Formats: sequence, structure tokens, C-alpha cells
Amino acid sequence: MNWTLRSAWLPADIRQAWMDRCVRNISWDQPQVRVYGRWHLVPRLTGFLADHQVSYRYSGAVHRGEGWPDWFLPLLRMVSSQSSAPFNGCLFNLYRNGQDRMGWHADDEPEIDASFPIASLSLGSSRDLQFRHRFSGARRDLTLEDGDLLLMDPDCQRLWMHGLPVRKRVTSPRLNLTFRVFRSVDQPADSRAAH
Ligand SMILES: O=C(O)CCC(=O)C(=O)O
Repeated sequence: MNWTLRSAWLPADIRQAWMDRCVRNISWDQPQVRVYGRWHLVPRLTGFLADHQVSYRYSGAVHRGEGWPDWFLPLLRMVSSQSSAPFNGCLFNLYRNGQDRMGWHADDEPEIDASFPIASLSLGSSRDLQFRHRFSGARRDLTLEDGDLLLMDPDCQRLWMHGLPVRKRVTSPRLNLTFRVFRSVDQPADSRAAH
């Protein structure tokens, strides 16, 4: 498999506090995306934190990093200790209930340095994350629970699509944080820096 699941990675006694802190302090947005010529609100809320030299286009808008706020640094350090990746940005997705979702995609935008893993932390309600192999069509599903850390190897984005389907019975929120390594704005995708 091209990922590793660390179940209950974040200690139980600090999960709720981190969820509350993120929900309170992140500046949430519900971007619109154009699908077949019509504009739709994305079915979730999004937020973004990153170093200043990071610029990331997602859900139709460009997001420029404004630096890491002090309140977030302990969590950034904890997640960074789990891999050698120099994470310099984090995308937040808040699924308000089981109607909120994310369609099939891979995190393979040119701004992301594909040589590093992506770390995904789940807080709140359990939700299913589905994987579909790009070439064989094979399917794998994971249930991501409160405090789970999923480490996606670089090949995960190259070989698999993933998505988070509607789960109508889920009535409480889930927060997902994906820690990523972005190329800095002065280091475009076609420059091959050594790591
Ligand atoms: O919410 C999740 O677990 C998936 C998030 C995701 O696919 C993404 O941020 O690209």
C-alpha cells in the first residue's frame, strides 16, 4: 500500500482542544468552483496556513501563505516529527456533517513537491476515505477516526485517486488537516532542486 495509517496517533485528551482551536482560529471559506459552466459552492469549508513563500491554487482561488501562527506551532511540530518532510503548508477541510464531502482527486498540483509524503490528520467524526487505483481500478477504503494520522507516500498521489463520500448518518463535524511540502514561489515545478 502507498500509505501508512497511525490509528489514534494524537492523544485522546488533546484531540478536542485541537479541533476547537482550529475551528475557532482558522479563517474559513466556502469557495465556489465551476463545473460544466455552472458555479457551485464546494461542499465543505476550507482554510489554509503556510509559510510566506507558498502560493497554492485550490478550489478556484490562489492562496498565499501568511506564516504560521504561534498557536498552531505545537501541532505542526508534532506532525513534522512523524516524517522527514519539511512541511511548509497545511490545508484544512471542515466537513460540517455527513453531507459535506470531497470528490475523487489526487493531491498532485504542480505547486506540491511530489517527492515528499503528505500527512493527513483527522479530528472529530469518523469518515470513510476511499482510494481508487488509477491504472487497475482497485479500490481500498479506510475509516479515518478522531486522532488518526495517515501518511501518504509520494506514490500514493501518482498511483491512486482519493475521495470522501457523503455519509448521511453522520451529524457532527469532522476536521481534516493535510500537511504538505510546497515548492516556494521562486522554485517552479520544472526546476529540479536536490533534496
Ligand atoms: O478529508 C480527508 O480526509 C481528505 C482530504 C483530501 O483529500 C485533501 O485535502 O486533498
